Amino acid sequence: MADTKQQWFKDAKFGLFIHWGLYAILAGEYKGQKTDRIAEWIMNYLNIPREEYEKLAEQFDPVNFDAEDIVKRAKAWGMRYIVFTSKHHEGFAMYHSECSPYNSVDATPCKRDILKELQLACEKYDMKLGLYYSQAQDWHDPDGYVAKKDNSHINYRNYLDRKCLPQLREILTNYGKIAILWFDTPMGTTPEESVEMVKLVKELQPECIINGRIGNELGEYMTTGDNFIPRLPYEGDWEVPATLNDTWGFNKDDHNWKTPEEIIQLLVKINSRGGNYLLNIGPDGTGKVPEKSFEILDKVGAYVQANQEAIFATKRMPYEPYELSWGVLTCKEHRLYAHIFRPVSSRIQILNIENTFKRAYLVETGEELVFEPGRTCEDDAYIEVEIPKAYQDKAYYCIGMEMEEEMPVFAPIHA
Ligand code: JFZ
Repeated sequence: MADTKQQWFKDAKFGLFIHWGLYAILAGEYKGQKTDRIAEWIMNYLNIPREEYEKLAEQFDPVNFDAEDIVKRAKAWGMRYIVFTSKHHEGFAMYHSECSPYNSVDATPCKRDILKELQLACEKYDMKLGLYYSQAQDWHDPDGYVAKKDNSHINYRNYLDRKCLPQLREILTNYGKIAILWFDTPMGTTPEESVEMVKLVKELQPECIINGRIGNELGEYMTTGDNFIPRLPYEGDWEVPATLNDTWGFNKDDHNWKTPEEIIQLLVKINSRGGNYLLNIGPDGTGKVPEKSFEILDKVGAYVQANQEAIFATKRMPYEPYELSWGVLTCKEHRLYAHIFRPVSSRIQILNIENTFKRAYLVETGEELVFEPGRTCEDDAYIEVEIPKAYQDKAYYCIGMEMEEEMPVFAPIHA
């Protein structure tokens, strides 16, 4: 069973993914051709030659990138950790790398160590920092893997020794405490090669968590497919990486934004199943985060901050029903939480629950609510909680229920 052995991760529930690299300058279009795929893959999908693509570094001057503003906002949204793309498949390091001049200091006019700026902001505002690192795909290095292309000629051992392992050592040595090493697309990495990377991470920062995409079953938690919520919970620790629209890297033409309500429901559904939600923003070529991202996340953050106890440090629901007609259940020791996503006129009823309840209350205000335990004529136990008048036409609020027993006890649903 996947186990990070880090209580902070188990309790975190909500994190910020940041995808930012040279691809953001192209913003989904190259020489008049638009990509309809995830924009950070534009070099691959549009077959842009390495010699052309690398020239983008000469344009990298992110005058609008403000690490402190992003970290402060992430705190306000209730996020407990940030994962930043230190080097994505394009091969460009967003930090001052000694082993590859293809980086944000040596190859650009701005000479900025973006990762250092983010590290200092995270330390200033007490935010955990994780790093995404593409350990196999590298479309700039002749010995890096390139998805969907012939890789029979590459010498991955060379790539490991010349770039991958030295860069892992750099980012785990020069940028403070790293909470997660977020590997991605292991391609043909062998078990021995994955073990080498794991050993290096643990040698340099023993408490640094390794995600599921290191490959060869060596991750310390399950990373689901992008935007994928399992119908039933995984055992142990797991995380859903997800986008606000349909791309990780900035695409100027992608306006397919999810609503705040959709995001809140996804967050609570994932938490109800015991997982973390790692939600992405993609700054543009100037380092500016799309205003729409902020607009959505500010509304999501308002719900999260108002209902913190019903989200953070919650446990996996013992089993269905997590989702009921009016919303979703989360739980922790001695607490059951009903997240109301559709207006309820008079009362909510939770069936088949055998617990003894001590009180019911509005999580946001602490207002005590009238509740009544009972049994149906089929002798199924239930609890009913009355909805106060002021809330009977509302949605997106949460009811807390304190129980005598440690966790919710649901009777098996009748066959
Ligand atoms: C990978 C990257 O290729 C992509 O650019 C982005 O960084 C994303 C977070 O991760 O894409 C994947 C990798 C694995 C799966 C899906 C998308 N998967 O296992 O389903």
